[in-house]
Amino acid sequence: MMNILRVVAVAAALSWTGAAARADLIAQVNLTHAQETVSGTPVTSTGDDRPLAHGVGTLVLNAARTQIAMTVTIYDIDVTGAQTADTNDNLTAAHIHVGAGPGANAPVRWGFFGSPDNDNNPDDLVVTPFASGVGGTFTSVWNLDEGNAGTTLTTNLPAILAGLSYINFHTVQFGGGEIRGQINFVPEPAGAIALGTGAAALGLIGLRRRRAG
Ligand SMILES: [Ca+2]
Ligand SMILES: [Ca+2]
Ligand SMILES: [Ca+2]
Repeated sequence: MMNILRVVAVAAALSWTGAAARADLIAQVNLTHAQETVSGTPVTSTGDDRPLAHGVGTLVLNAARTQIAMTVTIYDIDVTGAQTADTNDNLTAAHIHVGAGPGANAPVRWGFFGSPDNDNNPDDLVVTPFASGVGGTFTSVWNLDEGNAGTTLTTNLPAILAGLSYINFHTVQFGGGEIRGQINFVPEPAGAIALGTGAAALGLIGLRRRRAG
């Protein structure tokens, strides 16, 4: 039991050291049609209404600032071209754009589906279409030396950390983007810190008991 508590104490101490140094940053992204600057509502090629697409994602910028790992799930966009019969909802491209806040457009700085393809050093993209229903999950990594138009993750980071980047998915109907989510990195959730505090308290109790014994 004491050995376990000592391990906890050491782990807590290491955790605090890490908290004081540079840590991972996380961005929870909500992708909506409303955030796009395009006009018009989603319709089929014959003009019938179709569902309002959306998406949710998590991006993690590592402590060394050498990569952004991404997982995004989108709903009601046809990621295979065969999930619905109509073509308007077919996915054509997906990118991270850098250089603009909400309501404004910026150039592609990391394309990971369709063109341009900047997820290439290495290519990490895994697309998992829904087994039933319309949409799917995209996972990938923006690596240090990847970037569009001669840029890299490093050269894009200042604008990304300033909240001036967004991820979007383009379709046949919306060549300019059907859904978009602004990317705002923040420190890892408070829950992780609370857990660290708890572990530290447990560790102190352990040390106190050890001294008493
Ligand atoms: Ca379709
Ligand atoms: Ca990559
Ligand atoms: Ca690729």
